[in-house]
Order: sequence, then structure tokens, then C-alpha cells
Amino acid sequence: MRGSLITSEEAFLTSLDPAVEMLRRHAEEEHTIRLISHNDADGVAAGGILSQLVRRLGTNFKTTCEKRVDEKMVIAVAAEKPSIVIFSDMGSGYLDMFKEHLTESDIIVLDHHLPIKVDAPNIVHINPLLHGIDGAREISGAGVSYLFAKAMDKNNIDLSPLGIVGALADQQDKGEKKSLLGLNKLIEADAKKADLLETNVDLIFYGYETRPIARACAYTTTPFIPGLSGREDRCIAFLKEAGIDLKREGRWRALRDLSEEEKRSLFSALTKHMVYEGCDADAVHDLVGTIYTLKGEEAWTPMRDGREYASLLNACARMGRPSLGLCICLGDRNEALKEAEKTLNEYRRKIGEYLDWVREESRIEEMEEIYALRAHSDIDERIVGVVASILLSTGILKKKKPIIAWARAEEGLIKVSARATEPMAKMGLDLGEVMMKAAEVFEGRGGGHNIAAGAFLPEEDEKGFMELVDRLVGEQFRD
Ligand SMILES: [Mn+2]
Repeated sequence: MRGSLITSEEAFLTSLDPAVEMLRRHAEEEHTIRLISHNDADGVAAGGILSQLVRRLGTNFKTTCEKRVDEKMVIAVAAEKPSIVIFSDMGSGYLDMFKEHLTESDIIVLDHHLPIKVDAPNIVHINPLLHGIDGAREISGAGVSYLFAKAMDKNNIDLSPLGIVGALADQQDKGEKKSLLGLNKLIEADAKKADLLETNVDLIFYGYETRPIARACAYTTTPFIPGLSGREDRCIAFLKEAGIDLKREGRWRALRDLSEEEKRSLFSALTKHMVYEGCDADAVHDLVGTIYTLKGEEAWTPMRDGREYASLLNACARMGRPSLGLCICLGDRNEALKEAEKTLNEYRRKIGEYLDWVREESRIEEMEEIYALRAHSDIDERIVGVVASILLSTGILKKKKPIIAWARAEEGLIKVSARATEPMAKMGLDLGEVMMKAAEVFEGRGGGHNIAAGAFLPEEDEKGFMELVDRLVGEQFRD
């Protein structure tokens, strides 16, 4: 087993060579490098890594983040007549489109989503799934981009923290105690070697480093702590009761400031509270996990904690301001950071409003095998997937069924977001495959991972699509 694992990882790393050679050739000829990354937190981190990489090569470059690959976007890129285009965290499912429209360009695809098979002399396709590596759990788009940057030049090892951020953004912390797995471990080791990362197992509050402890407790929503999540006033009372000093020497304390003994009593108070509130053992277990501290970042900033960094990039992307996230990945810690933090607050408020909307009336329809949420124009298509994830994780949906949500996108199309849990995947569910198959029938496009996937198709086919998804999910559960 061990032998075969090493082989697949080595095969994947070797597969980077033609891409390295291709980029090097264009850099030597001083071509402008066109970078196109996915508009989500992992994609922004990937775009940041690649932007730094080509900046270091001394070439001109242009980076944009895109919601999705579609014909219109690919044709627009082709019109720029780029010598070379690098797609990151997207593209593996759209090689046919690149082959058709980007005939004049060299293309590198660095992705970890479900690939299709297309051969073209101008396309180098890098994807861990082609080597039997789990793209949903073992490496992110930023991770693939980082390993590419490192293959270009070992000195790029300092970009490894962004690889970690991408993995955490894509919720790949599925190992023991919310740790990273597979190729992500390799990146973690690089980051530690470069003295840029420290990990420890602790209470997994949101804002371990940066927030007054009551606020960190209130901001923690995974796991959802009934009565405390979202309620800072109650958290203050709860912490006082548990005997935790909120302030010391006039300064608010963060979780990292607590002594081991204080942490232990806090943990046991939290456990008691959650059990009393009817949470199951798993949720209590989820209170403890691996903290990824980025040592190169200033203390008391959100970039110091890997998950918080990911949240910041996520909010920028979802609120339509990916360039703000890119600036942060490129090292801007002044104006861009201020703006990004403001954007994160707005984003939080928006999600709250959407969740209220969903719960106001019974907006969720239970079908045979799935839950359906038809958000029409009431939820932003960039955020509908997040709302689906929260609905799935907070126990609002009573039965063990995946949720398929859609919102209106542009030009009569809808954006579908499908979310499931790990146990459902273990029962045979693969939403990436369901989305790909079902969208194809309605001349749409779909794909993704087993527990998180998406599709894009004409709104008029919505009904037929949902029914087909319902049927396909049932078939997977039965097989
Ligand atoms: Mn990704």
C-alpha cells in the first residue's frame, strides 16, 4: 500500500515537468503570461502563488479570477491572443473548449477537479486525479500550483503557506483532528522546513490568534454551538461562568493566551454545554482540531491563522472582489487588508440574511433522494453553495440526503450547487459525477468533487434537471 502511494505521488510530481519546460520557454522569450484562476478562496490562493512565481521569473503577467469556464470567457481570452495561458483550480473539465478556441496559445491546466480526456499538442494538463490521487481531500488547486512553482524553482518554497491556505479553503482538513492528508502533508512539511508554519492541536475557535475569546467563540460555526454561535453576549456570560478572565492587564485575551489549565476547563465546560444542548459526540469532538499558524504573518492579523486567511479570501471572492484577495496573496498588508476585512463583515451579514430567508418559510423541498432549494434571484449565485453547506452542517435538514440548491446566474442560466457529507460519499455518492451527467443531458456543464459539486444550465430545464439528479443520486446509493 505504502509503495503504491509513493509511486502515484511521484508520478504526479513527474507529470509537472512538461509544464515547467513550457512556462520556462515562454519566460525566456519574455512573453506576457496570462493567468486565469478560479474565483473562490482556493482559486485566489492559486492565482496568488502563480502571480508571485511569474513575477519572480521577471516576465509581465496578467491575472484574473473567473467564476467558471464557459465558451464566452474562453473566446474572450483567445481574442487577447496570449502566447501562453495558465488555468488554475479550474479547467480540467473544459479541455475540449480550450482545444477548440485557444488554438494559437500554449496552455497549462493546474487543477484538481474531475478531468475529461482530451489530447492536444498545445495543452499540458496537470491533475492529481490522473494519477489516482484524491483531488477532493489530498490536494487543492493552490497545492497543485505551489508544487508547480516549486518544480520551477526550489526557492519558491516560501509560497507553501498559500498552498496550505488553499487546502483549508477547500476544507481538505479531513484527517485525524482536522489535519491535512496526502500531498497536502508534503506542502505542510515544506512550510515547516521554511519555518513559516506551526501546527498544534487545540480548541478550534475562529480567530484563535486574533479575536477576544468571547468573540472567537461567537464566531465559531463549525461546529455550530447551540446558544453560543453568533451570540457574543451569551459567550461572555458563559466564559465568565467557566472561570476564564476575558481581559488581563487591560488587554482582551485570545484563545492562544490561555494557560493549559484554563483551556482544559473551557473545553470541559463547552462539552457539558453541548451535551446538554443535545449535540452528538461528533460535534463535541469537532471542537478540537489542528490549528495552522502561519509564522511569517504578524500576530493579531487574520492571515496568521490558516483558516481565517482562507475565510478572508473566500469573502473577497464571493463578494465579487477577488483582486482584493490577490493583492493580499501578493503581500499587500495595508489598504487591501483593510478593505478585505470590511468585505468579510459584509459577507457575514449577507449570509445571515440568506439563512433567515431560507428559514422564514419552508423554502426547502424534500424530494425522494435529495433536498431541493430553488433560490431564484433571492440568493446570489456566488453564495448559494455556501448557504447549502451551512444548511447541511447545522442539522437543519433532518434526513441524510444531499442538498441541491440553485440560483439565477446571467442570461437565462442557473448556477447549481450540490453538497453532501462524508458518510454519504462513503455510501457511494459522487455529486461531481451526478452534476456532470445530469447537466450534459440539458446542454449544461457540471462537475466537481464527491461531496461538493456544481452545474450550470438553462433555467427552463431546471425541473427536468432536478428530477434527473434525484434519480441519479438514488442509483448511486443503491449501487
Ligand atoms: Mn479548489
